[in-house]
Amino acid sequence: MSVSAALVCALVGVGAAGAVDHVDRSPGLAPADSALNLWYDEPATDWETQSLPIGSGALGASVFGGVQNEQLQFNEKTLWTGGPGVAGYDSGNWTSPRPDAIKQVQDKIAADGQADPEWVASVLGQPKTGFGAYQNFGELRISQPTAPQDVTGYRRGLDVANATASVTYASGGTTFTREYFASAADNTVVGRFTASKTKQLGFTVSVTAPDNRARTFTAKNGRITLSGTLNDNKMRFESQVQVRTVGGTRTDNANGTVTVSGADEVVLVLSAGTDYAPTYPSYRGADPHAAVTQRVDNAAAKTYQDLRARHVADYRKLFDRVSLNIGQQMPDQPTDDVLTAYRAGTLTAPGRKALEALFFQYGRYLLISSSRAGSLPANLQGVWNNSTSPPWSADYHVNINLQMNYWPAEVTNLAETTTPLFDYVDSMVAPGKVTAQRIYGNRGWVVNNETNPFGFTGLHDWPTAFWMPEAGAWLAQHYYDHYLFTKDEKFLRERAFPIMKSLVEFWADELVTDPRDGKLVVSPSFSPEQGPFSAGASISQQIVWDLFTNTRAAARTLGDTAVAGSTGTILAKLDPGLRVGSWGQLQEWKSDWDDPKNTHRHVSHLFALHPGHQISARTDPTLANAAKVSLTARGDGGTGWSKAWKINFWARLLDGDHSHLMLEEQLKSSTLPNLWDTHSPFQIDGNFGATSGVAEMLLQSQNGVIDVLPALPGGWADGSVNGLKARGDVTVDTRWAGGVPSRITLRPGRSGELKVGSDLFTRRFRLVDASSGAVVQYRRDGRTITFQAEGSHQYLALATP
Ligand code: FUC
Repeated sequence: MSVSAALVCALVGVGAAGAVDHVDRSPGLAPADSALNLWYDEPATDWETQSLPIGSGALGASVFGGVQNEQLQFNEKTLWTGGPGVAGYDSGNWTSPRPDAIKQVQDKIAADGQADPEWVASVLGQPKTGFGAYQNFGELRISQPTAPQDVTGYRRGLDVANATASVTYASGGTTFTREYFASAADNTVVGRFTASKTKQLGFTVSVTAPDNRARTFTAKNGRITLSGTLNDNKMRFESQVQVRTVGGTRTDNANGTVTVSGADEVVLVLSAGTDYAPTYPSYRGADPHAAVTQRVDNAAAKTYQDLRARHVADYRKLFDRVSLNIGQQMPDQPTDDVLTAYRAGTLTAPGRKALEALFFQYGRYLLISSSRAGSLPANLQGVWNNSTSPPWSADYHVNINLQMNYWPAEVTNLAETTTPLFDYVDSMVAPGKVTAQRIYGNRGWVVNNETNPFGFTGLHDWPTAFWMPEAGAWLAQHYYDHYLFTKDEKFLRERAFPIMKSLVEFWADELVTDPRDGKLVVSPSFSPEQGPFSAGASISQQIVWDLFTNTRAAARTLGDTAVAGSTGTILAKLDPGLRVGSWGQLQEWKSDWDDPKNTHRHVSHLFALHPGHQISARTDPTLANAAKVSLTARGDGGTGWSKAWKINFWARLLDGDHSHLMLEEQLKSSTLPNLWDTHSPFQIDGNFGATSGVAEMLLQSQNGVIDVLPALPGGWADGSVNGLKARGDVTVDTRWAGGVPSRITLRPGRSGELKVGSDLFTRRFRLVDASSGAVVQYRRDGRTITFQAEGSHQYLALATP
């Protein structure tokens, strides 16, 4: 049995006799008992709730699986309306100077203690011009209108372990199989059609595209080319699909379609691109024709097996790093039925756990599929969008949503997926400096509530969601965390520290002294997306505290005493944004305005608990308890992403059962049949937030200690998780029984002191260096042990009788 087969067996709970080979099985035939498959017994008719997503980061496609009419709606991440190609595009910067506007709002807040958002938006906002929206690229259609409608054995699946989608059915004694994948290795979407008998494949392949663009379709030598320009901003786009056949005939049609008849096998290779470039201020680069042609030529010259093997190897290099076994056993039922049964409470416990474990891994699948180097980061819908005017433009909201997309990246061992995030944020610095200067009169850079790929760093005028100058500082947390998780000092020096210093400059200029107590506060300050404007709302203070604290730590690491000193000076005067209010809650604002009946989806004042690290339930019981009071009052409802955030909050409060309850709530009321998160509508942040939340139940490391199983739910009493990452560049495997860890393996990437917390250490245990077999000396303080670790060694803590 291969290692991967062993892993699958562990996941599905079958022994060696029942082993399934997960790599070499015939394409498209998903094993019915696999825990890492979504499958359905009918085609999708609705994109949002039923289609199955595949993606390579830059490219995405959603598979419908119709028998007579197959449809792959596809996307390329950079196809956006808006930006400099649109007359009057202003990046959200004021079109004429407003020298006293911010001062006017500050003065009102100082005089009245607060200001009405409508009024603030009228003073500081301006209508959005040319913001644009992420675009549907088109549909790849395969029509065989004469194919029989009544087929048997229909199955449409998505194999999350291999990142392949498939459709199988039988008709007239022939079994038809289709398999699709989006390959980051070859930057293409690939499909293969086969049949159990020869000469059975006949259909017409076409590409369609929305009509908000000039478009031409041509077919030559089996290559369908769609090219044109968007009406809105004249962005150039092109897609090419090569239709390759074995046996039968292939005909190019004058209308740009290709007809295949009597073929034994058909392979489709698609790629797409635009002339977008991530460079301020033009955001335009080369015409996409040459690059798209080359990608399709290169891929079409490879065999299907080669393309598939390259894709699966590339994907599994990332995906296989983490496995979760909580005693799951997926029922042999379509995934939508499993979800319905989960909601109804009619699943067995192993069946419930199977959906939970699948949902965890599905988030990792979606992140790998929508965030690879060389393109834009995952947007509000990852990379999948079938509309020309998607909800919220399918943009980059940065008052939580983009950040949430990347919460699972480091801890679930997918650090590579952060590359597009950092490239994107870096690209905001140039336009963000202009906004900082023109609107705020500050040094450094800024971005507000939401942004697009064209450097929209300024403002619009929606009162409850336009002002969020803290967004950049929040994003900077991801840079510093990337350093902490990887210990990549080059990244710290060359990428993280420069951007953090620039944000520190912005905030050093922006903070004002609060006459109430002489502390430095943010004003105007707004807790997303409710309440009045005020001075020193908790989230503003906590994010700025996080930025200055992390920058000071980075400066110390890099030996920059000047920055370590200046950040320290400001921190000493900064209001930390942590107050316990009249009903024991953590205050959302500096004044005690919290309403215990408020169930708003944003729980912004708990930033300090998660994703921040200012409140630790292990060391600050008073503040943790106040956070708990606030969270309890907010309730267990909310939109998809809000529930996902609450999984993380409860995990940080070390309450595994409540954390798990929120996971249940998300699956019950905020998850679509294709397991996409719904706000509603579909919004992918909740998928990523939930995956992060599950990881937070199993491993935390935000306070200098690797905390193993900090919030294990009672229902997951026995299990194991392998491959999660802790800060300090440590990979952690854990096995537990009866709710208590029985074995912890630590694989540090470098030498140094390790602090590890676990209930295992309050019992009899042994710590050995698995590389040498030597017993390891440690110091113990309660449930925490400290020892010197050698990089590349493995350390094993084992329960002993
Ligand atoms: C924030 C949220 C909304 C939505 C939007 C995309 O503004 O408050 O609920 O998720 O982002």
